[in-house]
Amino acid sequence: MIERRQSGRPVGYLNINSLQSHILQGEAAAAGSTGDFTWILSAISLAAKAIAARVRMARIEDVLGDSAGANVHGEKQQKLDLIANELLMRCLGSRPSLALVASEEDDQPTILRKADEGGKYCVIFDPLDGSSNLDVSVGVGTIFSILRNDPTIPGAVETLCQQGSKQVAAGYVLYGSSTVFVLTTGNGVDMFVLDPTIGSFVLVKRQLKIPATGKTYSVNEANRPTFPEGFSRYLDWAQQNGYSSRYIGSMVADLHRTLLKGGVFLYPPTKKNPEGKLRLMYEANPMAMIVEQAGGKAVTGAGGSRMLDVQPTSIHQRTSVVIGSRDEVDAVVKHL
Ligand code: FBP
Repeated sequence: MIERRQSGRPVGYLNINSLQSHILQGEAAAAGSTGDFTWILSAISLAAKAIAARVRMARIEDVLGDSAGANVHGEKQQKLDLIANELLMRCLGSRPSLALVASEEDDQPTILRKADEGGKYCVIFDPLDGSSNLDVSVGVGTIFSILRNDPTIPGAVETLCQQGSKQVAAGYVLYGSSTVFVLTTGNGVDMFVLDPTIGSFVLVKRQLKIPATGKTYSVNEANRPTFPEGFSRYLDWAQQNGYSSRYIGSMVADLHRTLLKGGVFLYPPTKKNPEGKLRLMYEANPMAMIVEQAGGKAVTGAGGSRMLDVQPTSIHQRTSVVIGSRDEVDAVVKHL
């Protein structure tokens, strides 16, 4: 029986800790911190709330479906891809410590300011991941990665092309049955849920750990005929060993489930995408940092090398992905 106070709240109720106050606590604990980083995270959480509202109202406001444009990959841009992109750019644009921002929806990075004008950080993001699921109200998300700006590197693209292990922070927002914000700043993973009654992301889980095992694989099996043989061997083994399959088709949603329940998410090389479909800088790397910080593993599907050690050569490059529970990633790699 839960003991309750007058207020009806359980005794010993978790103190309400918002994303903002949680970040400020982290900043206070970090020697020499200036608050610049906090400003950037607050911009992302502001944009996430605005995007959540637009996603929920999309059919009523009739902003579903394709826009006239296509992104650098030649993929049709959804109207909401562009709305989410603009909301993030507008929220981040006013942050004084940001040098560069880059997005899946823009061919080139946007230069906001030079290092000697205070530009210490760079943000790269996928404004609305899984947007092919928008029309059917299935979970979609925003994925972001924060890097340092190196004033000694002249070019914007060269500045951004840092290994994933250099990320200062990474996170995603899932616009699903609830709006969930998952964040790592390199000291573990914390999870927040948007409480619409107060308009704040509230801390619901500190130091989230991914289970070491989970008999669930997540892959688009329709592509199986064109997977490299090793992936087919793995799927045979998994199906002979009682594994279940779950695939939503939104990386954020599939990885959120994998993070909480365990298992493995895969996007192998295919005939259509021989180097893999997902983008290294704003899909694979941020997710890899989160999963590693939660005790899991993330490797490329080409040889099983550590995702965060891959040296990027372009901001829109693709990669194959095997990411999830430590033992499940090892089980895949063993078959490759
Ligand atoms: P975008 O929607 O940002 O382009 O993301 C790509 C994505 O939708 C991932 O979210 C998802 O994991 C994958 O593509 C699904 O691909 P497929 O339809 O080939 O299985």
